[in-house]
Amino acid sequence: MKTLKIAIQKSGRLNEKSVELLKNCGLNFENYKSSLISPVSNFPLEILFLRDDDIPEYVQDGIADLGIVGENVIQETEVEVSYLQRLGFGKCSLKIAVPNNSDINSLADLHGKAIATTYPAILGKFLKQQNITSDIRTISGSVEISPGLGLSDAICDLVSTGGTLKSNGLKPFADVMSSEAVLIGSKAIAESNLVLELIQRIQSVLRAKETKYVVLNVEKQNLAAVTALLPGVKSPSVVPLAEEGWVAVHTVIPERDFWDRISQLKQAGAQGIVVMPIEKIIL
Ligand code: PRT
Ligand code: ZN
Repeated sequence: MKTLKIAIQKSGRLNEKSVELLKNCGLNFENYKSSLISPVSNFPLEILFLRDDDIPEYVQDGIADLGIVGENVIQETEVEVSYLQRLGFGKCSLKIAVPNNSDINSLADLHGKAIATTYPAILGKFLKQQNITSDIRTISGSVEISPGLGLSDAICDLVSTGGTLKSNGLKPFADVMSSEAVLIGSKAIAESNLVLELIQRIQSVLRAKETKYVVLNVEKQNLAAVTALLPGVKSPSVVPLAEEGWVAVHTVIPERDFWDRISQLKQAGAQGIVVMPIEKIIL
């Protein structure tokens, strides 16, 4: 059987989460910082550790079959790859920002102005769509200091918490794109059975992350009110308790509306609510 190759970031913001995701898929490998390649002992897969900027092209050219990388890097390198799965980590936005005291107030004000960025291709397309011609200055890092140095009127950079912009006296002013880590595949490999198996494992880990396992006790007379609040995978399991008139309800709750749901459950009569993380959900 052919051994697949997956490229992930060697070090940086996506490395730890990429390794964690693959390990949670049951893949057994060493995460040596010094090695470029690590074999997986229990799946026909090798892991290549690369700089994130190189990953899209390696996948496009078939040197790696799969890759985990930020959408921003894929779009900037303008490669032909298949998007196989959004991964829900490494979330950020590419934004245009200007100094707090800038007189640039609308996109049209960027006309003829200098914008520093490490994302000239994405920014160029965005400005073209808006019919704006600016002077895009491509720099390789520390974009946020360029207005202060008089090198540009605005910047276009990735933002997650917004702390870097704030501490450099900049304010975000337009969204160019939002991004997260994605699993990509070369056009040739995307349909292979091994790839499909890996995608299924990844999806079961992601699904589990989005949900919590909840066990609660409720008096039978309040059971209908409580179960009405629980979507569950199918329907909740209801188990009788030793104490007459009481039952335990087992179910899963989506992480995103978790706290709202819990307070509604308490109001409906749920008690002794125990919440547990889920490792995998296989449908
Ligand atoms: O060495 P290598 O080339 O592999 O890594 P790198 O230094 O180019 O990339 P790295 O590790 O910094 O980022 C990898 C990926 O993480 C990016 O391509 C994005 O997809 C994603 N990501 C998520 C981010 C951020 N959040 C982020 N905040 N990448 C960079 N930043 C930077 C941003 O450029 C700015 O300098 O963080 C600063 C802003 O952060 P806040 O929190 O202050 O807003
Ligand atoms: Zn990089």
